Amino acid sequence: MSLQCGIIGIANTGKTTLFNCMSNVKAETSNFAFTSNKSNIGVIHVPDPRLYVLEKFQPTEKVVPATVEIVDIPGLTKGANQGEGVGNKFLADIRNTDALIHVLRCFDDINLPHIDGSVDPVRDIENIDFELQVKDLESVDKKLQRLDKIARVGDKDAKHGVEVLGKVKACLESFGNVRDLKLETNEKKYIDDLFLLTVKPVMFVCNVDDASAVNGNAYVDKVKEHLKERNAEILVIAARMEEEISDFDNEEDQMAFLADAGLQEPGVNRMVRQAYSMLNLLSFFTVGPKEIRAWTIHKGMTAPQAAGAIHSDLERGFIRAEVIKYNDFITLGSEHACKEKGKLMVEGKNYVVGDGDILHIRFNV
Ligand SMILES: Nc1nc2c(ncn2[C@@H]2O[C@H](COP(=O)(O)OP(=O)(O)OP(=O)(O)O)[C@@H](O)[C@H]2O)c(=O)[nH]1
Ligand SMILES: [Mg+2]
Repeated sequence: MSLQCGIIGIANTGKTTLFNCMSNVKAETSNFAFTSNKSNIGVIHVPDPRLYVLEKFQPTEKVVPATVEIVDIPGLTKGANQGEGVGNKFLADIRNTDALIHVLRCFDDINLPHIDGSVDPVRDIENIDFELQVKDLESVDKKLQRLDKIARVGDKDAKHGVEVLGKVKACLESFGNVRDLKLETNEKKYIDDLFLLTVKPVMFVCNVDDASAVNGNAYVDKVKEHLKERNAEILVIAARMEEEISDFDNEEDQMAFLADAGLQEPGVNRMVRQAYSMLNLLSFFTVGPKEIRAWTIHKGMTAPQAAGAIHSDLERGFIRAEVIKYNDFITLGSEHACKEKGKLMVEGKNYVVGDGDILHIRFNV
């Protein structure tokens, strides 16, 4: 399982700049709105210092971090849903993502006019939300019409579906986001197949000038005030500065520049961590002389499901999992020592995997 995040926002807010400071591929940024005509897709590594601690105890040929896939779509504008700008056709590119990163312009730059005439991140949030809501409304309406026909001939399930979709429609029509609508599990099933955009968890990234990287600025305050009832995740990142920093090949130089700016780590690291907690994800490890590797799963997944994240054969033929807790491993120093001290547990298919578990899957296919 690889987590996928979509970057959204008004044109020229710094989406591609943010993408470039985290991705292994570099995309073109420019001052002209709508220059890009395709989405950028990149893969980033999930920063996890535990991997390198494990390597101290278990020398290995390679260390493989978990990855997140990032989709950077060209800017949206007001009216994108009716074909304004170029953004609308790219909304489809984020249908399948697990979460959204909404980039807000929170910096002044007279050389870079905002396409709506002024810098106003709160207006931008409303405009983008509206575009997504309109798109969702289209999907809901289509399904509603279909279900309505079936419900008319007396189908109970379709009737229930019509009720639920009616609620969802009303929410969207009053400029609400479906994620804020409290739906029961048996109600959610009617919208699951629609992959609605306003259901996806969202994180707001306030893109600020270098000087505001640590404490934010007045624009950020406005965003916080506007979002305070939504209990939304808000991060402050100086994307252009971080892009420059990420261009240094050498990690020491990078850290020195970050420290100069008053930061302990790249904003991207904070962002990935935030995305993990927002999506209830955790990492488990496989550790051996060939590779030490981190894998991503949902909290609450069982050992066979975790095995399935490695390979479907491992899930199908799952026999048992040998589990060592990360802390035991680094305290005792080896698998052998853990075994001797009774810290290697043999677990069956109901075992719920914990964050940092070191797993060895026994299987037979
Ligand atoms: N002054 C300043 N400029 C920035 C900052 N972040 C990005 N820019 C500039 O803003 C311009 C647009 O940045 P992009 O990253 O291409 O913006 P985008 O949101 O991807 O734009 P579209 O793809 O056209 O929607 C570029 O010239 C960037 O260098 C920032 O923090 N401060
Ligand atoms: Mg872009």
